[in-house]
Amino acid sequence: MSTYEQLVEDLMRKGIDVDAVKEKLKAQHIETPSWGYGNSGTRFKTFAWRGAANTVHEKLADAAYIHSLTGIAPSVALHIPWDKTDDWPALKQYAGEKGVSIGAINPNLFQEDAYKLGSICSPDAAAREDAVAHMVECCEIMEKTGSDILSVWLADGTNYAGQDDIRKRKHYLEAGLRETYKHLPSGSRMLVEYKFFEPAFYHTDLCDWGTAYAMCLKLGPQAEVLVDTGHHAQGTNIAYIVAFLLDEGRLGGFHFNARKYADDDLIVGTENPFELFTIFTELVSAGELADNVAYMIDQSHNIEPKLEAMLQSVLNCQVAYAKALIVDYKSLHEAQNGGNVLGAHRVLTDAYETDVRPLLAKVREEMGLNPDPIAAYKADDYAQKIAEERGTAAAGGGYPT
Ligand code: RM4
Ligand code: MN
Ligand code: MN
Repeated sequence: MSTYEQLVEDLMRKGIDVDAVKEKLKAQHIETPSWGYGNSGTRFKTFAWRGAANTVHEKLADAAYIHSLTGIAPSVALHIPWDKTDDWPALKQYAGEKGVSIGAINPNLFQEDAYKLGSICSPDAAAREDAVAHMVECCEIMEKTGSDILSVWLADGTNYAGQDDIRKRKHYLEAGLRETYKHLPSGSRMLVEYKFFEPAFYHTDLCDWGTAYAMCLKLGPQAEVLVDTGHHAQGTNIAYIVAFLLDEGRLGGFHFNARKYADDDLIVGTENPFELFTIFTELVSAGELADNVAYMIDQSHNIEPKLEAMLQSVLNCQVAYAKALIVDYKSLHEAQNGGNVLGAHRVLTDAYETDVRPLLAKVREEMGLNPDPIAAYKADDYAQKIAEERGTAAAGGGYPT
């Protein structure tokens, strides 16, 4: 008996519908970020990678390559102005020809001189106007590219007690988001991301899920919370936040990455595979409540080969999802209802400890893919080819030399 057949037998004994699990795995959708394909990294040294994408076209081509290996990464998030072009319809067409679509549009509200004291929360009216105008421009880009997500993250906050009026900034925050909300294309969503610190350290205007959720409630049904797995204090239970927001119908999406200390932007599922699994179990057990959740990677690889890092990231999400899909939820609920504390926990760990690799290999085979995407990547000459074509571009860093 093959390892796959053995696994199917074990799962069926637990009452798991393996065909349904396979269908779900084939329909998984992990969006990759354009900024993960270029040279990006820390505020210290950004190490250049030979072959890293320099243009938005190269980023889309690389994303399409990752999709061709995994079959589950069919869209790409863009950051504006990093990925700005004069001809959006042509870019949309180029993406389509490569086999990917344009996903979330991320306004950049932290890199202009005007944003020194914040963007939409700045005490400077001109900065606030610029920030809203930029987000409205991003809504127009959504129209042109067919994107249905405006993904908002602010660097706004203060560094010193008394630096600014916190409640006044809260009013500016609401006003700026409300103005932007009016320009969202119909059928699209604004995802509101939070982060508890950095670049501001005394207070952050959108610091946690409660703040983001409160803003979304004020804005309306097209506004939902985005959970970036790197943006929480040590020990925060992210699966709980996910469950709460799902149940309230306000979980819009994820930015996946792993963290050891803060917003480390490391490869999702490396530091925290069990945490990632528990997040996915909440999503799976919420059923239809999770239907519109957008799954996006938000990582900046500094010392890792870019493509291999992105590939590993997508695969780690696939493993976590597969393990969440094979949880015996019936037994879990029975154990929970019976107050069986450790029995319930063991139902989860039983799925977590299951080797899902034969299942994933089978799913990939059925999708017409190589069952081992890392081996396919290594055997392929794509990385070599782009290294030769693109060479090594200068990579910056935050400090002057
Ligand atoms: C932030 C946040 C945003 C990302 C920026 C570049 O920490 O995670 O999602 O757009 O970094
Ligand atoms: Mn993020
Ligand atoms: Mn981040």
